[in-house]
Amino acid sequence: MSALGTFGASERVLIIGIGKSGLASARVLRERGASVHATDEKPITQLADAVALSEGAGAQFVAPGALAPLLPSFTAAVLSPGVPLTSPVVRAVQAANIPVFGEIEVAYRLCRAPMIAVTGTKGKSTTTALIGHLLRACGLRVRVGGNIGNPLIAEVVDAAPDEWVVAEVSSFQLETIRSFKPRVAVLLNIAPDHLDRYFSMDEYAEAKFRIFANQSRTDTFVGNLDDERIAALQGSAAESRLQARPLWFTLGERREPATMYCHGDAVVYAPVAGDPRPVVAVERGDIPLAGEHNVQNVMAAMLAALAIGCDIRALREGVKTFRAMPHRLEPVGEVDGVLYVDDSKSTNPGSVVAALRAYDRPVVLIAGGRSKGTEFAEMGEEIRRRAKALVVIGEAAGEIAASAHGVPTEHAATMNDAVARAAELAKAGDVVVLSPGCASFDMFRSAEDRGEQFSRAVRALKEHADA
Ligand code: UMA
Ligand code: ADP
Repeated sequence: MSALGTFGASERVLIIGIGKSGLASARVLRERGASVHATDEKPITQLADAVALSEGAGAQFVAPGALAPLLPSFTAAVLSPGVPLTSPVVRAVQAANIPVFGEIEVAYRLCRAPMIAVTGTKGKSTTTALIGHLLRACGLRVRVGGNIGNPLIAEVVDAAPDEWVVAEVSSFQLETIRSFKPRVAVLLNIAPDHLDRYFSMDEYAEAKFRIFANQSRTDTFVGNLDDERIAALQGSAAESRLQARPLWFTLGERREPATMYCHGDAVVYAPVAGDPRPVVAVERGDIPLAGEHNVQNVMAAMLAALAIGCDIRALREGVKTFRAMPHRLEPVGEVDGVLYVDDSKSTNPGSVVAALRAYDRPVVLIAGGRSKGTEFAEMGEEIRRRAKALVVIGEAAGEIAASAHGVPTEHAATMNDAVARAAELAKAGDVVVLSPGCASFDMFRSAEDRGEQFSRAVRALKEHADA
């Protein structure tokens, strides 16, 4: 029997992209006895780093220009999510008839534990972490990984069959799955993002829909009924692309076919099996996260956990003890009666809208950075409706300022400058929110770096105020 596709000793694998995902793949496949080479399209000045990193992970580095003669010898290529299928290296590999697998696909093939997968434009990390937290609260053993930060392959390779894996999967990662078939697939929302990689919203949505493409009737799909593109997947199994049993949630009142919905101050669950009488899943006041969008994340997470048999009382208690993840509407300090909130992981316009709607006090918004090809018109309208002032930063500063025409706006060159200006614009009772709606790479190393610089500036402000 051929051992191809097992990523073991008989395989000769090319890893494409030497970042977190590629390095983890190299280490795991090396450990399994595969022969591993790695390549990267970094600028030539950074190649020394790439060589050292590859070798440290047990892979032999090959520069893209030197790949051609080696190509026929590879049995498989493992692609990092940041490398698009249109990259010259991937095209050359495909032209040589070498099968290309995403790291997620390889992780899935090597994993013996059942999987819950989460995707969506926004809320993935929060919902993934929350499902992990809820499953643990129910006494299950859980591994959490994927786009959330720790590569899935390293997290799951030694998972036991009686554990659960909760995987955050991005559209980039879903592009290169083949047999990936999660027991539960969660699809939170589809809003404009990554339009610098996809030609259209339809193409982006199709990448997300791959999360359920291989699911069958014994699997579960958790979907957001309030999202037009996702709700359009409804229909009988015969006519719909969804083969899995669907569990729908809505922020609205009860309506078919929602299994979880809101009623007054409660999130309500109408069980799909057993006693059908609706029960309160959780009181909205017990959800320790700001904003309606987080009510959606909680509903999705609870449904995923219910789908695998968790007890609703344990889930209710679990929700109460979850805390906002860093850089997601995370309160980082109060100075002179003004609350400062770090929402640096807001990297598309939709998450700025969600942040603005999360507060019923005047908001001074800090936004901007590197645009991902999205429009700012709707975000601008929400800024006009809800923000008392705006501080813009980064490459998209002008575009965002124009979209929010009429709102008092200042331009800042650094994060310290932005926080200082926001502090001047705010008065006691207001909230200053860093919710950029853009990527960070024009001014910062990462979204985390951007959030940390914000927190540091707030701390300095506080020390100055206390002095
Ligand atoms: N590279 C190329 N060619 C290219 C692009 C990149 O060779 O065309 C090389 C770069 O030179 C670099 C390497 O690929 O050396 C980087 O690989 P990568 O971009 O896949 O990044 P990793 O460090 O491997 O991190 C990836 C995810 N990154 C992306 O999807 C862009 C991380 O998600 C994820 O946490 C990590 O794997 C572990 O699973 C980050 C992300 O920004 C957080 N995700 C996007 C998002 O959330 O919006 C999808
Ligand atoms: P992701 O992993 O999909 O980027 P996160 O949970 O890390 O999502 O949150 C990233 C940003 O999106 C934060 O600013 C957060 O406040 C916002 N956000 C979280 N959940 C949602 C949601 N369901 N809809 C819109 N924005 C959201």
